[in-house]
Amino acid sequence: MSEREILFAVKEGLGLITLDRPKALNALTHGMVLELEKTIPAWEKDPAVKAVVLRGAGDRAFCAGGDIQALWRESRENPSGTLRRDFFYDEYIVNRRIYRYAKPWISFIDGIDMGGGVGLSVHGSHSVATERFLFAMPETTIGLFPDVGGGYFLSRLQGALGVYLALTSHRLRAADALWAGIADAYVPSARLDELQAALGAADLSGPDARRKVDAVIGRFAEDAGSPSLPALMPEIDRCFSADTVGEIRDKLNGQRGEWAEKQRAALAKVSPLSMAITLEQLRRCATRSFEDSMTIEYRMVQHAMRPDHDFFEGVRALLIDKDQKPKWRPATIDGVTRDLVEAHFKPLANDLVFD
Ligand code: QUE
Repeated sequence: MSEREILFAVKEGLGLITLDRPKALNALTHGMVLELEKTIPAWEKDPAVKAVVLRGAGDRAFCAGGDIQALWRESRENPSGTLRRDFFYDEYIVNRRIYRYAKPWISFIDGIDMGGGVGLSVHGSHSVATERFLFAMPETTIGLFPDVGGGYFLSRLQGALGVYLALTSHRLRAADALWAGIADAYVPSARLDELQAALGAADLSGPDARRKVDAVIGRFAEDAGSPSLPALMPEIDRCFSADTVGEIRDKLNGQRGEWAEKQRAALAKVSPLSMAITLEQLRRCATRSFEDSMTIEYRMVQHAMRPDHDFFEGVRALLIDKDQKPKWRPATIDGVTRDLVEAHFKPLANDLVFD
């Protein structure tokens, strides 16, 4: 790596990781993923490490996602490059390692946590949210789908909440994330260093390490305020429980009021193909293991790396040219065929496999 992008340290029994690309909102590069996969398996076996604490540098983001611009650049400048194959492969391996991690994995989420950042936090044992916490799975906005284990965790949220978050990119603050089970405690940003010191001073040994971490965090936890989701859940369940995206659109069209109007506007902006594959992803992953869900997502993402896929058009329109006017293909929900959706779920010659 030409610049340092991620920092590792062991202090007072804690494995400390800092995502360190603050100008890029700590977006995850392939180099950072490879560094994680080098260090965190070693910490899992190292008796000097009792828990991992993951933070983002700067005062804006925990991690805004993956380094999508690098993927776009490669597809335009080096069509035979391997980043589009290897970045997701290695990222999903890390997501699964965190899901299965034998020690407490504690994320201090003091800012934006979206896409690839969620994959580093939500599968761990503990997520601490501050007043700057801002969560979303916004991938349908750029012609992708909520990967990094989104199929697994979103499909396990209550009612149709996961489908709603996945299709609309709706953002959550700490109070709603706590209510949904996406975060575990609210601690003000100003007290995070003190919390980290308390974790370092605590006995976190043995099979009940998880409960011991709960107890330490509990000493710092404050009221996050009242969540907005409970009042919205009846409408979310009514409109977003459906077998097809067309049905969801029709239900929203049949619903009066400001909330339904906002959701119609949100869905009108995102990729119709992304919505269709996302609905199928959540349906399939709802009954699969974490590992099988990641294999499904890897098949999907490799299909999305074809140069003419909505993904590259979405990245162009939102992150490169910034004209905010992606030309989606197909252009409408009704134009998305069953065959096009199914093509994203076909086994690959080089499928994602776990050891
Ligand atoms: C939707 C997304 C992403 C996004 C914007 C969207 C995403 C992502 C980034 C991003 C942010 C900052 C960076 C960067 C990428 O933006 O997944 O390289 O510096 O990673 O509307 O899904």
